[in-house]
Amino acid sequence: MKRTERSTNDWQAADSAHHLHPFTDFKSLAAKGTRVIVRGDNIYVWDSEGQRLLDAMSGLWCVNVGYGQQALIDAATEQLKRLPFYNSFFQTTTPPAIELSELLAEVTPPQFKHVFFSGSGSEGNDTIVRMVRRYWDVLGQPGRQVIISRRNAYHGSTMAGASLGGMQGMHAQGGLPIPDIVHIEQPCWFTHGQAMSRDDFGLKAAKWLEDKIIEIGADKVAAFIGEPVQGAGGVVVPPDTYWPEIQRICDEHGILLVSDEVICGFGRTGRWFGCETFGYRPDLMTFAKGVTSGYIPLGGVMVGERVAKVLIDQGGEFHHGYTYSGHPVACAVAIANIRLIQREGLVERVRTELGPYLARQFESLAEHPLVGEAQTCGMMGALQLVRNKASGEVFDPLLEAGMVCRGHCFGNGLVMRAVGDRMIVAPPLVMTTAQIDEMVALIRQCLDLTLADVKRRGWL
Ligand code: PXG
Repeated sequence: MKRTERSTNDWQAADSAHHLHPFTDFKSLAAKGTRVIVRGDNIYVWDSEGQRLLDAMSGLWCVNVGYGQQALIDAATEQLKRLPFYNSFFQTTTPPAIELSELLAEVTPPQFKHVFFSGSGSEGNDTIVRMVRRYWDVLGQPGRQVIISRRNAYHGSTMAGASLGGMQGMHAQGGLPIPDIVHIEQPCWFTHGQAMSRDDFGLKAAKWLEDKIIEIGADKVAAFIGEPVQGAGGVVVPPDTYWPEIQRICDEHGILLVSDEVICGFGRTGRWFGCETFGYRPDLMTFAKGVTSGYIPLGGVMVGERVAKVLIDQGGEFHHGYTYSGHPVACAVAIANIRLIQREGLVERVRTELGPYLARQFESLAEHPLVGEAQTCGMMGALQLVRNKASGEVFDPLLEAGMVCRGHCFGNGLVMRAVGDRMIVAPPLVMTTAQIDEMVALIRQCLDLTLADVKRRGWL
């Protein structure tokens, strides 16, 4: 049967018969039927029923330049014709992999001159684990094995990625975390810090790292890893005091600082990388998603000179790599994507125009009776739904109020993500302010519908 002739029911039947979706209760999805997205343009996608949705999640935090960018399509097409694949093992490589390495050294902070490519963010974080442990081995300190991460962090779904992440549900399946990965609490003021000012809480949350290092012994700690803003954990924007203090602690104890920039990289926070927005200087950075705006899979690790020098000068062979490390088509798309971001000045636009505009709009949403906290950082935003605005009391998590809201969003042409009861947006960086208005009007409408709905259900 030709693709265009299939009905939604037919797509759904074939999907539930053969396709196991990520992070999904297979049985309940099969009963409901999946939504089939068939087309995208600019900031909108269309489903198989012809409904248009404003994609306030940029696909999955990745389509930063929006859908349908001809420069990326042309770059892929030309590279597919010229050389669809060659590897970077065995003393070979390809021009796109070389040119992208050069370009990444140009757009990343000055300590980064080298890149190790992977196919995804999860694989990038596997590389991080191998690389930081190798670094300390080469330096003659093999006892430095422990990597400290945070609860509610998301670093991917491979064994190492899920271990680094702080998601209890993931750890419960498959005997995770792997050895020598430990977690401290996240810097979430709404959950852990409301008794004090944001700035004081930032210092307190950073101190949890220092306490953990002292508990384990600094001579056993290899690295600390964190997302500048926790994305999948609910767009948790840390207080301004947090990251500079984390930097000071890592410096003082000599441990490597790793910034997972898979979501925050390539302009989302209003600088090229989140670490620049929050004022710290990582030794390693993971990237993926926005490097190609999701048009094709690509990830990797930026390796700062501190680590690169040791691995290059003293490390010998690093026994690690992926078939698709430096995939020429993915690299060609990444080059076109980064050039487009530069040409259109998107990073600057997020910092000076779109980010501040979104922040103002979210301040107005904060007045809604269901919203207990509204936060933004660049082109990311979160609204914490609460049962009682005055006291900040949250809904019983079992009620899944966030999912009720998400249902109203989908029903009204808006893709918004629910993390528990935090409603989240991370829209494309090519939005106009008029499109931000359109998105915010939809959000307000969906909050109103959710309010009426939870009242009807007797949850208030
Ligand atoms: N690090 C971070 C910070 C991420 O957000 C990964 C690593 C893993 O990347 P890959 O390419 O292996 O997926 C991510 C991915 C969500 C959601 O529900 C977020 C991600 C992936 C899937 C769902 O918000 N982030």
